[in-house]
Amino acid sequence: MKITRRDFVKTGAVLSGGLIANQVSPSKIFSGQNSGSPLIAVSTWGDTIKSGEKAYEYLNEGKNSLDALEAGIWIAENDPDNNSVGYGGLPDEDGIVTLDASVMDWNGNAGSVAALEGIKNPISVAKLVMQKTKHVMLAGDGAKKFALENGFKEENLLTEKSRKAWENWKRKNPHNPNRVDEHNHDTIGMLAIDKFNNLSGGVSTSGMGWKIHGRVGDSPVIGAAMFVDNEIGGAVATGNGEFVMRTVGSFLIVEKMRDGLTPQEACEFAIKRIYKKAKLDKDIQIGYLAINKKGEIGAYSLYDGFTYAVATSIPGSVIKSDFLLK
Ligand code: SD4
Repeated sequence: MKITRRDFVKTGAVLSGGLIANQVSPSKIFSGQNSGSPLIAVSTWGDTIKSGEKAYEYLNEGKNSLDALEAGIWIAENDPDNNSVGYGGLPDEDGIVTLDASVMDWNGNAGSVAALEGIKNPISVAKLVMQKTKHVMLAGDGAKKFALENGFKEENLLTEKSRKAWENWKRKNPHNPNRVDEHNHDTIGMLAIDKFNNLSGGVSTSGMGWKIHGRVGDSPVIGAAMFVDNEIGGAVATGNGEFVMRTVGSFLIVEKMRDGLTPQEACEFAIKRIYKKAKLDKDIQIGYLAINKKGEIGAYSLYDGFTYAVATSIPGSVIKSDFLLK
């Protein structure tokens, strides 16, 4: 089914599951709006639409895709009501909020931070790791030291709401600390294309709620939750990071697009790979979102319920992904 302009204008509404995203081609739908690049930001989970719209605003002002997605992701990171990202994220089993994030630009440069504490905008620290160091990933205390040395300020990221949720969990699970919250799903993964036709990707998350202190998820692992190749396209992941890491999902999707698959076909391939290889516990959700250089989008998840946001020249849309286990 082709997504029409009318569908796109339904700002904020979750569209019906019948809309299959592989046929979305904003470059064609909105042809003539710019120099031929499909100015676009797509992001995991529908409620990140405000992030997408902010990123689009930047793209429309002529800023590059990396700066655009950083600005967009800030909105999710700063939102105390988003309990999977930045400030307000659910803590680990010790009640500490630890954050993972990564970025990758059109030149194949990458930066990430893992298990970062006390810094509200890990996406910007990841960007700085990429731009200022010879490394790709900084973790834990070292990542925090680097952030503080570079002007970030330390803040308490545990909101009252998240602290109460943690206390409640602890009361209910006093002897089984290794019970993570598999349903803590609002991680933002964003892909953006700018007027220079350059693609960047970024992910930011507080990871699974109640994880073991020190656990690092897929989000800062380049190729797992995010991968970009400016010749081909990019992919981002959300959901249970352990399964995404074991199959290096985003890299797999980009490589399948390189082989000629559409973004939709590539996302389906990667989800089916997980299903085939992994011993999945019931209810484990994983979703992939991909875009190619033409601005064609693909999305697919294991279970029902995965949504994503698309921000282009007209007000953004929230679209429901197709899924495997019907
Ligand atoms: C993680 N992938 O840390 C993240 C969590 C997530 O939507 O994406 N939730 O495993």
